[in-house]
Amino acid sequence: MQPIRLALLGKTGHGKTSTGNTILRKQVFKQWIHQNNGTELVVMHSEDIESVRVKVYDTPGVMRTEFSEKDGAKMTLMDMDYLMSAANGMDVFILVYSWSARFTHEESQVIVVLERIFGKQFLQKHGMIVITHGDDFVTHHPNSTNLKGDFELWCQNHTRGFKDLVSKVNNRILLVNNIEPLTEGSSRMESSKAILAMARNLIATNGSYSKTEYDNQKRWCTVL
Ligand SMILES: Nc1nc2c(ncn2[C@@H]2O[C@H](COP(=O)(O)OP(=O)(O)O)[C@@H](O)[C@H]2O)c(=O)[nH]1
Ligand SMILES: [Mg+2]
Repeated sequence: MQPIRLALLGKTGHGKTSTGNTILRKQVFKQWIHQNNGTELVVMHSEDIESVRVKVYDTPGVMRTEFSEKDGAKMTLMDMDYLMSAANGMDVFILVYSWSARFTHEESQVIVVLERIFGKQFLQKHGMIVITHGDDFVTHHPNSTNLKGDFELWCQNHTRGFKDLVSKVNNRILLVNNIEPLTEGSSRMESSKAILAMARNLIATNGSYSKTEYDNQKRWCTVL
């Protein structure tokens, strides 16, 4: 079986690193101490899960706020370039957002920059969304008898930019919990299984984003 390569993308603080640990079912990624000095790097850890090697690439925050928009876009391009060289392509791009954060114009701009780097179709074909802080979502719906339905409602009541993104990834969106222990039956373990199942399905349907595709796209890429 081919290894599965998953990239975690999103702004700092939304839960990328924690999601990486959830996926691999181990606390392998260390949380960075954000010192605003731009020293974050792409980090990969892998584990064999259900007889398949799963490689997770944790990336620095896209469009880091310590840089200007222009420099942020350039830094993102450099990070993504490193990611694609290190991984030699990618199977699934996982966009990570925190449930509690608002999806602003800035977030939409991040998607624009990523589409310039990877091509207009990359999210349609290889993207999915993970919403972290599922535990807080549960706390905010104490009387819920249908959390799945409540989450769908939450998605529908979101801003236009967010809804566009959700339809772009063909409704591949999951609410996850990164906080519980990683023991069998926990909601964090269920999150891990759900992410991997969705990723495997997507790879089976649409294959991978190849390094060649990236190199061809890169020839035309201007981030700003
Ligand atoms: N309650 C809760 N906290 C979370 C969850 N996911 C991430 N966090 C917390 O959010 C903060 C930022 O997470 P981190 O993984 O470092 O985000 P990153 O900067 O995107 O890598 C940390 O304090 C995490 O413990 C979650 O699902 N539930
Ligand atoms: Mg992190």
